[in-house]
Amino acid sequence: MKIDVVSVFPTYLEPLKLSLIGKAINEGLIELAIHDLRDYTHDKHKTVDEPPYGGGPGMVMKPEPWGEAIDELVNPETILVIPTPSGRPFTQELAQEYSQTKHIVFACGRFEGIDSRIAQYYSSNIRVDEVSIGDYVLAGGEAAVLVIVEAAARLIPGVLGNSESFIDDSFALGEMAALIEGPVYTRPPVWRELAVPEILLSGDHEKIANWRLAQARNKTAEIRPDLVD
Ligand code: JDN
Repeated sequence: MKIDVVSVFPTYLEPLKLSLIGKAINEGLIELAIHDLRDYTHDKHKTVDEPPYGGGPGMVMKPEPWGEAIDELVNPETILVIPTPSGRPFTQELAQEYSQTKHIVFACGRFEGIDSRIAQYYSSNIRVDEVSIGDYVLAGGEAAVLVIVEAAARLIPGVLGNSESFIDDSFALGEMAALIEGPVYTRPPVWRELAVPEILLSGDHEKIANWRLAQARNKTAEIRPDLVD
């Protein structure tokens, strides 16, 4: 999978070179390129923003630098992902889809966002996803890209080791579908007078599986009633 990210803060994306994704890059499972939007400007001040037409607060990102950057990066099979609070919700299902995508270009907006003609223009030739990672407002798309890439990358076969396998994940599609995980414990068996639930030490794997499912159901009903049938 190839990932291109365009941003006015390219160093914001450096954490993608660490840990799990860094290893996947080193192993050739992911190819990552980070681009500075200002490299696609031509004026002395490398201008990327202007006041909004129609008035209002803040600044809007000019379409021309974005057009030059995206023209250079996309091909007909690319998905162009634009993080924005007004986008479709980013879900585990979309992460799964991105994990099977050959090429994604992420366009990180700042200020009040990117001139809407960018999404409009590219939509007539390639898939454009305007995506929101949650109902809150960030200062720009960069932190959302870190979230989206991490969620998708760990689903690429070979990226996770056996010790960090994802079949039981909260939100995973499959056995534990749409349930959030219950509590987890490790040694020691008693810590500051708090004991690990005895059933987890019993060695009875069927009972343990049933207990975990009940815990997951109870916790989901309590804190995410929207996920319960
Ligand atoms: O997903 B976000 O909250 C988000 C906020 C901004 C953005 C992109 C994404 N660009 C400017 C603000």
